[in-house]
Amino acid sequence: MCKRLQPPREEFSGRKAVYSSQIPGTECYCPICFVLAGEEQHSCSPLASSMVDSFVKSKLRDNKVTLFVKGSCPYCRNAIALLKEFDFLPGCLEVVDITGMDDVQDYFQQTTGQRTVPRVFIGNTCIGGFSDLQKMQQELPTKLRQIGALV
Ligand SMILES: N[C@@H](CCC(=O)N[C@@H](CS)C(=O)NCC(=O)O)C(=O)O
Repeated sequence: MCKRLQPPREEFSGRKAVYSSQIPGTECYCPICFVLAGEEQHSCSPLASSMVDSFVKSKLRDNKVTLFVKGSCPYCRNAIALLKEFDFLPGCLEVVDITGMDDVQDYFQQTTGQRTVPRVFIGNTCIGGFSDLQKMQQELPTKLRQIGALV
């Protein structure tokens, strides 16, 4: 996702895809409804919550580890560093930047009990945040091999 084109919070809530800092020709999409930045109106306004659900689920897969992060978050950097110690198969580790996407964090509050980042998913299951990942460090190699995420 192009962080430069992340809309300010108010604009994002209103689903206005107008970006003051837009650079002509740069492709950047709303991560929820995938409208191209620069289009007048997002299509996700009435469907926001189901679109958030689809967005999150589209990132999850049985044999994959998915981290939802924010660029400024030290816990996220630690979680990425911890996981990068493993030899993942191509496409089996994904870091999704949700900076500025409050509705995705609200969704995580409802579905995982917490809205903090990182939100770490092993397969389709949220195991929590960085501290939870750290706690399961011993069992992690077996777990990652079990789901088929490692080389
Ligand atoms: N115990 C959590 C702490 C995570 C945390 O506090 N993350 C901060 C960002 S560094 C956060 O999500 N704050 C709320 C927010 O950004 O909305 C973990 O280990 O993952």
